[in-house]
Amino acid sequence: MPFALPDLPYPHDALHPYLSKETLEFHHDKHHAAYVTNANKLLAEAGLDGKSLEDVVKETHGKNTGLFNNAAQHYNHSEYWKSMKPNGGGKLPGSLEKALVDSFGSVDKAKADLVEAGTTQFGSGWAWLAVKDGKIVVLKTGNAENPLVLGAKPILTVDVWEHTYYIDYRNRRPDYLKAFVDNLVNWDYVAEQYAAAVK
Ligand code: MN3
Repeated sequence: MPFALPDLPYPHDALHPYLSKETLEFHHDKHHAAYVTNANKLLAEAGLDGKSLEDVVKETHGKNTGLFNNAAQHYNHSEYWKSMKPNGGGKLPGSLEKALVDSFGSVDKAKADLVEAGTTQFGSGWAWLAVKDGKIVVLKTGNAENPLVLGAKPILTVDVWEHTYYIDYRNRRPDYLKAFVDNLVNWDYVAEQYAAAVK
């Protein structure tokens, strides 16, 4: 069963004014779609057809760079779309708030660390909240790398490749990240992912 491009969980114009329709059209319909097309081509060649996306990502890391890059980018983008929603940000579910306070001291510190990680990721990559050894940690990864290959379970991700923010923010990556944590994050989804990760 080849991989399929998931629909966005909201219309292309639903994240305005924080991310434009034009950005989501390019980012989802062109960039993400290309990763899926390329991953499927390489998946068949590698004989890994039928494996889950997470297994393909883990099994190809360090072994099949082309397939890893495209499969991981498919995974990362799929999680990124779900990490956001229209009218996002705001109040966190109590269970997640408690877990963030346990791990970071406060929700504000967790948000600040995430923004810092995204801002300081040199070049293309991703910033994450992930569960490792029962705690929530902030991670940053280059290019297509993700927490699955670092022994951690991702619960939120933000894309910091330039194609994500250049149309709307030009070079102002920190402004994009601030808008992400304050106005775009789907904390209900993050709470679900957290619950699944610690189960
Ligand atoms: Mn991207």
